[in-house]
Amino acid sequence: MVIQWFPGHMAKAKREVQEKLKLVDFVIELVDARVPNSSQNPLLQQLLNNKSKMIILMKDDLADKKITEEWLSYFKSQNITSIAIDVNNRKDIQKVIQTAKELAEEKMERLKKKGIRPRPARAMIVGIPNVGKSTLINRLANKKIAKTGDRPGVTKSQQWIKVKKDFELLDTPGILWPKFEEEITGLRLAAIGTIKDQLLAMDDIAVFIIRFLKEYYPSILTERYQITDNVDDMAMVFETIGRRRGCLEAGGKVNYDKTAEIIVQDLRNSKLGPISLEQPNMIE
Ligand SMILES: Nc1nc2c(ncn2[C@@H]2O[C@H](COP(=O)(O)OP(=O)(O)OP(=O)(O)O)[C@@H](O)[C@H]2O)c(=O)[nH]1
Ligand SMILES: [Mg+2]
Repeated sequence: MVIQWFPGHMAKAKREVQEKLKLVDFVIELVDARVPNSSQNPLLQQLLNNKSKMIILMKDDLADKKITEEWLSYFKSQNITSIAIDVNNRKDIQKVIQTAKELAEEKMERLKKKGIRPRPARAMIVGIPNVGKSTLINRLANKKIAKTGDRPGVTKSQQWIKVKKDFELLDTPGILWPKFEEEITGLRLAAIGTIKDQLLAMDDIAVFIIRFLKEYYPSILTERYQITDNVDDMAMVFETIGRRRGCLEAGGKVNYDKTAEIIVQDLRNSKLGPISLEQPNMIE
């Protein structure tokens, strides 16, 4: 599901997340491993109000492992606990449980010092649309969790999932919008398919991808698209790709829109191999 964010949506989402946050001891923030900074929510840090958080870089199977390592070091340097996972890998799910368990234990230690009787620590998952929130909740619950309907005005009973004996997880995630004040952020999020295609022109996204590949993954341009020279001539690049992939109009002219679509779909369907579209040194 892709949500287009309007100010009203944002205010409502923020309120909902704020309400749920009151119930938990720590937060598990999901970001996309291919764009770990652009897929964070700009407000979450304020909303957290001193609660601890861990970041999970989701879809690591689609990201460039070397760059993921750089991100994990980057978050460590910011004193933020982070791990990278492929939600379909059992070992990675164990890693989530282990890391969350450590946060839960810290919290319980603090309660104990205050003389409060220990209880299971509680957590919630927060993240932007399509980042993998529901899938991770189902994996942690080890089953499909029934989705509770959204009934405004009715006090919803919160369901908690026991994750082993280690902690309890709220069964509904908090959805927050990504940051897209800056054009480049919007392009990254559009490239991976997080924000509505209509918000940005397909050819702008495709040009962004080609330029990015040229700079960071030139071998993909040669191997996948057989482009060896004139990489700066975008018209030539589109010509070559369009012709090879049969995006032709009557008369044999290359259809640029179709070509752009193919480039974007190749990236989204990971036909280009693991790629990261953002690196820590790109943060201003
Ligand atoms: N390759 C890969 N795909 C993943 C991973 N995690 C989630 N996905 C896929 O990402 C898509 C979105 O997953 P969801 O769990 O529906 O995401 P969500 O955050 O709940 O999305 P909304 O409910 O729309 O906010 C699905 O197609 C998942 O299969 C992962 O680690 N690797
Ligand atoms: Mg979901």
